[in-house]
Amino acid sequence: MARSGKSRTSAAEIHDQKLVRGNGGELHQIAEGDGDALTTAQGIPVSDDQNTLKIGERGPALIEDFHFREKIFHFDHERIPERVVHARGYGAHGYFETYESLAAYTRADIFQRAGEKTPVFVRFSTVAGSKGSFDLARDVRGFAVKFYTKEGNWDLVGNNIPVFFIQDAIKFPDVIHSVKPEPDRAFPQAQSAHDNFWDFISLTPESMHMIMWVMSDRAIPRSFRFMQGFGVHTFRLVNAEDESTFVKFIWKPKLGMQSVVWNEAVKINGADPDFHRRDLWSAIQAGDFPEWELNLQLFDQDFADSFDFDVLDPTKIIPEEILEPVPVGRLVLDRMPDNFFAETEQVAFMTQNVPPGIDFSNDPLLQGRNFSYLDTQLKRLGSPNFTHIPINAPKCPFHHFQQDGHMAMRNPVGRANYQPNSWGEGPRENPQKGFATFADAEEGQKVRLRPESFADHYSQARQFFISQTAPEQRHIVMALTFELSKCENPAIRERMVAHLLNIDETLGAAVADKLGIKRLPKPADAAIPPRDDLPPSPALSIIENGPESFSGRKVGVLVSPGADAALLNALRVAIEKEGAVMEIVAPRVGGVEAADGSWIEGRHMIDGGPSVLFDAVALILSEEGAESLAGEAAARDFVADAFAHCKFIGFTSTAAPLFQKAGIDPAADEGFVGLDDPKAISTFIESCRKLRLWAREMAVKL
Ligand code: HDE
Repeated sequence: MARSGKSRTSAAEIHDQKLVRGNGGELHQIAEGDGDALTTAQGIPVSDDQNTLKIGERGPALIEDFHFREKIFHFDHERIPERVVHARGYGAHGYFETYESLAAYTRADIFQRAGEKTPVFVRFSTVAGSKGSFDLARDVRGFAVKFYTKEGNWDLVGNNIPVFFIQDAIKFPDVIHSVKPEPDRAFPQAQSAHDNFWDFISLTPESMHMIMWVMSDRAIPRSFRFMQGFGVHTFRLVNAEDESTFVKFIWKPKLGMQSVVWNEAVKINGADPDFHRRDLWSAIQAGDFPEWELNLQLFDQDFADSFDFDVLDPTKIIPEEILEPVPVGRLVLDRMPDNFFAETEQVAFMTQNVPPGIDFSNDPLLQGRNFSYLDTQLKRLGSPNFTHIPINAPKCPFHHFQQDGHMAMRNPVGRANYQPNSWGEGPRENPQKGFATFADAEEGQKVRLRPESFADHYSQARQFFISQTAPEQRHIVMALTFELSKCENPAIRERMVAHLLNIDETLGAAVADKLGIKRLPKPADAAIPPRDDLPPSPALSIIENGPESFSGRKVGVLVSPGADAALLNALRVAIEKEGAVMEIVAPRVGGVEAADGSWIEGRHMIDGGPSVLFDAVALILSEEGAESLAGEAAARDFVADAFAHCKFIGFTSTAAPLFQKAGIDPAADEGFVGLDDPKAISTFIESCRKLRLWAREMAVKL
């Protein structure tokens, strides 16, 4: 209710009458119970938050206006430096539940008791793009987990890819500089498809295994919920008897893995740049809590000595077929942060955060990271007291003598701020319970040398490639072709093809052909000859390991006025029974009137709900509705894209005019499921469990 607001109404009257002044100076009544008195950060009540202090109504502003000065000052300082890598991310709270005691392997408190629940915060991210970039960049995804254990915070700062570009941390600035926007022109954003990146990569053979992964579908995941996660490095577990076991950490999503296709990714970035955020947010808000199982690959020195590659080399995996991962607990994400900045932006992950019972290996990348992460937190959060920020503080008791510094929230009380002291005050070190580094024997000369055992750069890249299904191999060829086509310098393209020939001849030849390279270069010189005897590892394929379920996925149903409401309802019931979600796309977001006179609410209007946002689609249209939609480009794209992206399409035969105008034949393949008979709904759901009809791909030539 607006009242004619004259500045003559006194502040006291405004307060007493529970009024609030709008931007134009007008007064509005506020609801009962609303509005504690607005104050400055110093707690001083504010009388007017709409007008700066001036001399006269039209006069100059006064510097004496401390409320204005404080408000603008604070606003001007709202940003902190974004992460130099992994700037764009999204986090959630949850818990980790231990299945069985792992006391035989580790004394880490988190693994001692079956059923123990430990609070966690997880942040997923892309690597290259800045904070405001889009979600579906072709990129590695960060998968960083902070466990608030009873013996301090353990951060498992991993990725969705189990290997890395480089073998030594000293090369990190180089690989990151090369992928970031080129420094003279400041583009491209969040993309590896440019000369600098491929220039660096083509000069860095150790990155070839990683390149296979980032050119595969792993780099364009459908959802954070459908990705694996990896600790990458070899770590150690240390038990109460000080015995060490090597370990690799692997997260496996309960809903199975799934990726999108590149043409789809490009369109999603336009239709919904926050696609991955929204997906996690919506799932958690709907109570569909995503879950992963933590798996361990445990091994001893004998295994390490007998393995084909060096377990300290972060460009190598240990195939699951050689060393079976053992599930040891589950991670459930069940709560979004209250505030993005306070939690997701300020969370500070550090590889060096390990509790007693978990320790490092000599992986040179891990050793370098252990230096970098502390350093970066000081830069970003601006104070050595970043552990005072609630998201970073341990949830177990902690006691130390660190004090003062910028923004100190907690200082030790009492007289003694050192130890040993004879005042009987303060904490003491504890040789029994405290973190003790595994006492591995080390000796050697101080050298800058890459071990010989890190020299094979191609064999596992080849193993990855031959472990992929035919569509997945095609995607790798297409991704490499796309990326290298964006390089202006032909020499870079040829250098890359020379490496690909060492990985797999058919791969190198296919990419060369698609790039129009007439004469194949000779294969790159390899430090040691690539092996071709490593068998395929089926665990490396996404498609081979499909979930056989449509749970957690989404169907977009295009409706028109006169649609069959009973069919729509039956479809919704079946989709929800599968654990999936149905969203209605209508000509207008307000919805449409069904044939039986009932009202169908829309969730998206057709331009705002393209089929790239869904895992499968259905068309429930009246004949006139289909005729009318056939005249709309957005509706034709809806169908044509769903077809091109190999999605399953349910339809009523009345949709024929739309198919026809979109140039699509619903008899083309078994990806189309007629829904005129509601009994066919179960066939549609069964098809959807396959997620995509890859057999169609050759026909649509994506
Ligand atoms: Fe990171 N990395 N990294 N990294 N990394 C950072 O720390 C670094 C590496 C990873 O959601 C930074 O807080 C070096 C591998 C994730 O907040 C920085 C090296 C893996 C995140 C840093 C690596 C990762 C980061 C930037 C080479 C997978 C985001 C901001 C030796 C196992 C965590 C920050 C979050 C973030 C350094 C390589 C994962 C600069 C020097 C390998 C998931 O400290």
